Amino acid sequence: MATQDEVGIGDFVLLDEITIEKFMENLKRRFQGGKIYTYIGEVCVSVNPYRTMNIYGPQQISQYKGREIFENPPHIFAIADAAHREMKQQGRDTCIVISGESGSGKTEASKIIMKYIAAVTNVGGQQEIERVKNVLLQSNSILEAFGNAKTNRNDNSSRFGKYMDINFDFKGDPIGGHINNYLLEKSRVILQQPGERNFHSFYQLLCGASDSELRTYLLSRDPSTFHYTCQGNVSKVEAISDRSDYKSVVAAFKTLGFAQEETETIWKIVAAILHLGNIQFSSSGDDSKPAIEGVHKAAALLAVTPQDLSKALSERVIAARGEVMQKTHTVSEAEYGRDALAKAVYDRLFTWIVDKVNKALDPASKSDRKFKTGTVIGVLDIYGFEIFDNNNFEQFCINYCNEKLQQLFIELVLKQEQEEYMREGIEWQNIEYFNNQIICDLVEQPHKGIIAILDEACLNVGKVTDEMVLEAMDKKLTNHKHFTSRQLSPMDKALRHKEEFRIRHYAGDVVYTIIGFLDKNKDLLFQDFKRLLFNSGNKVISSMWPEGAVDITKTTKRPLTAGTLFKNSIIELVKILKSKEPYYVRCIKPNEEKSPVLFGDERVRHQVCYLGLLENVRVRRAGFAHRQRYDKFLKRYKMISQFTWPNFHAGSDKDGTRVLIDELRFSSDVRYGHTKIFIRSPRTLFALEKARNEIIPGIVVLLQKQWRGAI
Ligand code: AOV
Ligand code: MG
Repeated sequence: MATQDEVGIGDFVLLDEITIEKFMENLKRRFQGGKIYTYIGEVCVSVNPYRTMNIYGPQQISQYKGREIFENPPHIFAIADAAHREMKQQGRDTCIVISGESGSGKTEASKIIMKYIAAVTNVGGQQEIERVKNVLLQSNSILEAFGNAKTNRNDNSSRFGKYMDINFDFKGDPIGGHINNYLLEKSRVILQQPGERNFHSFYQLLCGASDSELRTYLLSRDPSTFHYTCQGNVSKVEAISDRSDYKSVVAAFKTLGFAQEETETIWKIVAAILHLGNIQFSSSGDDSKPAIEGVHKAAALLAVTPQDLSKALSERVIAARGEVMQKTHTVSEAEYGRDALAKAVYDRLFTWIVDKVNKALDPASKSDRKFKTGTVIGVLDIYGFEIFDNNNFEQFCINYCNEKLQQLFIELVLKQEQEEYMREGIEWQNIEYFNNQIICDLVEQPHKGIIAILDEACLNVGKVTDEMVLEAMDKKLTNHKHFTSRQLSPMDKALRHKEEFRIRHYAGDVVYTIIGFLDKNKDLLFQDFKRLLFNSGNKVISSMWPEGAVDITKTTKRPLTAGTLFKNSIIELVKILKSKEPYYVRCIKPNEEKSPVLFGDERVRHQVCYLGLLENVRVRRAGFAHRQRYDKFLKRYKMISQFTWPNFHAGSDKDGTRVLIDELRFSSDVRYGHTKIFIRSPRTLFALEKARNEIIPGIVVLLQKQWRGAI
């Protein structure tokens, strides 16, 4: 049982005292004893071990398969199994929400969950299901290659959010899936902080491609020769083999059914971006002229003429009052355009890859099956809360997204748990917790929220600067408890420049610089580039840019801003998660050094506090350690009592439960809700389990005898 796990206590609910000290003591003892998982009821707390653990093999898989959470020591497999069982038995969609800050182990957790689900399904060995499982597992290496990068927080940091639905048939076998991706941090394509890298894909191509492939892509092997891969000054990461990852990605493309031409185009685009980054502009008078070499190479790879690319880089076509005119760029406008092009091309490539993966996973494409009735398990793995030396628009979006997930946790775990007691008619004393809705509002509220203020500035036709946006924020948010800026608090030492503002997030204070916010929110790409790529001689590239076909005089509609699109997508995501039965994995990062032995008390304590884990234990425990629907309860324990075994005939499941509990003299420790029994002390639960375990062998022998007698 969970609680008899040999190191410390397997479920925080069973601590004899609920204080932060006791919580930390137990977490630390377990981490040091090699136990990285601990429960709070059905929530799984996971501490990143930073070493390979020998706990995910076939033996553990069979140990957890089909078992209730409390039957085994804590493990993420138990959560995956519970989500799968609930879906299969109750026909309900479930989801597993994995949260925690950058580097805490979310992506690894999501992969472990997917591997577990793949391992326990398709016992019949059906070919199509094997294919789906393979695609599900292999899609990870592709998405990580193009969407992950080394940051100063994590060598394999997710730079996009990922929500994956896995569709199951009525037998509980996976038959398909769908990935929703959220805002890729595309600014990384053109700019990396010291110590960080661009997306893995660039280095994989440079290290992994053969010499002849490199010739095709007109590349030299050395990342330090490309502006877009040399800024962070770390082209190599110790824990990563770009070479073998390249091979896995190429193999995964094959498994997923990408055509040879498509795979080649993908790498050509990656190479073209590298060449774009090396294009310098020189000024002749007021105009800009791109250097020839990079233009030729990039143009060849994108299948456009060097003349057209050069033109699109150095001037733009504008439409004014129905008339079409040319306007030549200054050097800085040209550089801006080049970078915007590189970012957009990569972003579009990423979305296109996700779409292709989705096609390979689409259950509806198999017309011989009726999948409409199937159920899903959603797995959410998003970029974690992060604080860097420089925090920009991207961190603002990422951290807002984490606020929303925390809010969801509060609503579903802290609030609903308390509401359940009320609904079931159970007496209850309220537990206080910090509700971060106020921070979500700060970002997303109409008119007054930061995104609305940004949008308003973007709508302005006159010249608006980032500084003016910050002034507008200062005015509207003067008294907000979670917002401040240099203007509002001149004495605040954390704010070094007048361009900085600070948000007091649930997970800590983050100082953002407003510079670049406006631009990234507008997210403009000159129409010239869209037309250029639409007219590419490469069909795959052309298909990525359908809007390039639109006549310039007709493109007046203003698209939604990046901030608003992101906000809408996250609100939609929360809606999806709320419609499913949630399971939680709360990841904790034990230290900043990526060490398997260090347990940074302060760092961990901070995470435990902001994740609201202590409140979670209190809510769970101040009331009841365990609750169960009457029918399920009776099914599991009826054999303990002569009144309920083999069946209870004298009333409802609730009556049966009552008879059983009375006979065992546990009445003072339980409360009867309208649909569920609530058990206060875990000891009662253990006693029930123990009694059940003692009786079952006898029953099995009895049944075997009866069975033999019958034949
Ligand atoms: P994240 O997803 O939470 O960060 P990862 O899942 O990428 O974090 O974990 C970071 C690193 O920690 C991995 O690359 C592994 O080296 C190690 N690690 C995590 N979990 C395990 C585990 N269960 N067993 C062994 N090693 C592990 V971010 O995407 O940056 O928010 O955005
Ligand atoms: Mg991740």
